Amino acid sequence: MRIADAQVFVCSPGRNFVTLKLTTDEGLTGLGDATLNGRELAVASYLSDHVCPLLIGREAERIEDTWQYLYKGAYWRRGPVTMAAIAAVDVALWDIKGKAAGMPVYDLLGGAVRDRVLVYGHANGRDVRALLDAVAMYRDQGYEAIRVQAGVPGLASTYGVSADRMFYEPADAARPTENEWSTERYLASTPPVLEAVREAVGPDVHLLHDVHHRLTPIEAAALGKRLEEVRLFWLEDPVPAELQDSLRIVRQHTVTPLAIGEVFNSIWDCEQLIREQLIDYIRTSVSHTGGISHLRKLYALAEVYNVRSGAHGATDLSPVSLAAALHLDIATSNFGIQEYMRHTAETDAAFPHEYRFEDGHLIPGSAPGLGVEFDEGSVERHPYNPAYLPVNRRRDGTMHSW
Ligand code: CS2
Ligand code: MG
Repeated sequence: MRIADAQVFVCSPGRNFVTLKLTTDEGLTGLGDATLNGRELAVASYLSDHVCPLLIGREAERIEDTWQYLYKGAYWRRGPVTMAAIAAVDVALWDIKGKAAGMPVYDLLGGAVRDRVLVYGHANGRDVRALLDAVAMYRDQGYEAIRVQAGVPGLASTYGVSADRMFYEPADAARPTENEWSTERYLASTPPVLEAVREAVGPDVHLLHDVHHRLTPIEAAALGKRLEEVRLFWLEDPVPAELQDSLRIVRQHTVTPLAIGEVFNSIWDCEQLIREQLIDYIRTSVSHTGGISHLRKLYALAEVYNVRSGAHGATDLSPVSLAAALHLDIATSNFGIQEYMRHTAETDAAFPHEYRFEDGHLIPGSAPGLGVEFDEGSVERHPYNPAYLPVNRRRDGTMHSW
């Protein structure tokens, strides 16, 4: 069976998505997600100008060989654009292989090792009262794990805290909006807020918190130590991790579990973090990390070192990406948790899918392949709409991480 056609679709049903569709000479189709928030057209061009022409005529069954061909063949290795493009091809080929075999992708990956996938939702509030309301809403919907983010008093807006209660979309303007930042205010206001949430929900709900790479190692160490009594499920992206050694400093000072990795795109970005057991959860995603083929190798390395998975699952990863994550999650023994930010109804309508939410968990469904379709009419109905992630400045004007 050979690849006969490769098409790239850019559309914006609620937000921007780049979708790859491969069609074989036997008429089977496979989908891959190539969305890179704020840099969508770069991946679309990488695929249509440089990858799609090379795919025509290749054997669709040879997933690993195609991965190696695109990774090694490019000469220029890694990077978010390259790895998102390779991921889209890889995931589409797994989708095709599943359909050809009449099996869900998780069966091709060794079969399910659990019945359902624990997910966490996102509760935000400008202040503690609004946050507690949002947490109660998630509890009412059956969530057992909730990420909690609050505004910082005295700052007009904070990345990660949206006005919308159910849908969270940080890419909000054709020119990045600017947030204001104060580490001192954040460090002073956050512990009491998280303590209040723990007090309100009791001991059984998993609570998570995302720092969005905004602290230095020693500041993050102090926060982790201060939060130990809150018993977080994890503290996410406490520091920017271009320097993996940074996590040693955080780790030496606190037993608060650490999660990192949504901006990584290969095993080489986190192998030290994993080998030295500096983190508890690795958060790379299928669609930003070279697809199912690369991410399962990364998870296998993590398993050896007692690190669990906690895949990125923000709304900028399309339902194709979420489905691929769920198939991998359910077949991975060192799975930890899956992020689940709900897509809008418009996004869900553009990508009809088998997976479903039930009692705080997602279930991938047993349709052959990934169980996701794409409505190509979305391209005309919802044209690309340039949108960027905000930037963050300290109060003296210096650029800071989000
Ligand atoms: C966040 C994301 O999901 C998360 O943990 O950090 O919202 C992230 O900011 C976006 O995916 C960026 O596109
Ligand atoms: Mg995050």
